[in-house]
Amino acid sequence: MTRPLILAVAQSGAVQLSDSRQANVARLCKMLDEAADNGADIVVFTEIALTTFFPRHYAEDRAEMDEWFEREMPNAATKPLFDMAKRRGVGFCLGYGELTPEGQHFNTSILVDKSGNIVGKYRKIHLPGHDEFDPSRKFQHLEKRYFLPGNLGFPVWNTMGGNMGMCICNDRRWPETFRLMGLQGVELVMIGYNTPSENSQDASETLEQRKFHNRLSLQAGAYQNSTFVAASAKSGNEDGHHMFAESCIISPAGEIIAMTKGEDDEVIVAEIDLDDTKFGKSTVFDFARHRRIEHYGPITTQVGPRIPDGSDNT
Ligand code: ING
Repeated sequence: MTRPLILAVAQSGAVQLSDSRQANVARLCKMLDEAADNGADIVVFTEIALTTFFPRHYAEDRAEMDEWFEREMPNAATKPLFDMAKRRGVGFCLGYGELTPEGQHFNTSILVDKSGNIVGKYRKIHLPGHDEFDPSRKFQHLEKRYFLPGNLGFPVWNTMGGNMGMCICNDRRWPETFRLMGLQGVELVMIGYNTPSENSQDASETLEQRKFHNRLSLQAGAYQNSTFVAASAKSGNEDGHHMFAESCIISPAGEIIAMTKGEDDEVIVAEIDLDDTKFGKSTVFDFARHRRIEHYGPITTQVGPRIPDGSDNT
């Protein structure tokens, strides 16, 4: 038995502060059309796909940043994307800033099925950066200022022929993210990322090191949970701030099977078989047979490290 799926990743090139949502959604529609022309079942868009990466900009009054958030989804700006996806019979994953009716702000991703229904929502749990202006940094990364930590856990949905999950950007650096979805049998993890090419606190870190850490995080997550991973970058130069690309599709064996070549809007497509996740899940990563949870307690009871003081060198 096989479960073929044609998977597309739609990488977004730079979105400038001055770009309108309408113009940006038109770019996303163009990529969805291209993916659909290539037979795609699902298209993975990036994190904060509708606007520039606004957490790099400081505002004393946080309410000033509400203009970068969506109060409902779909809405007037995104309706063309939902309509086109439904017309083309394509599902998609989309990242954006969510402002709830209760006034809460999240870095959110939704999963939309081929009928245009929102079947899943994820809110970014691991928020990097800081919450106050930090003059010591070369540039700001204020996700802790503008977003609350996600409150929906790491759900997995059985939809569009498989077990699908989502996470967002910094989440991919934390193995707990993938493992919690692995414990729900995830077969495809869809991720968007907006990752600066420089380290705002360490000028010595090279672009190649940062790209390596991206690939390492994605490939490890895929391999250690025997799942496909599809990761979509926002890349290029946004108002003088560069973010790297390397959007990619990764196999359950942890191998990169497709990667973008440039830093602009670019679609990559791979024909995959979700049944290729089964071998790893039934052998080396047969969680039920191999995991020893009686030893894992500190992972959920301890936040930071407890360093041994050397007195107990038995
Ligand atoms: N961006 C970056 C990311 O996790 C970062 C922030 C970069 C953190 C490099 C640590 C190291 O890819 C977002 N939006 O999370």
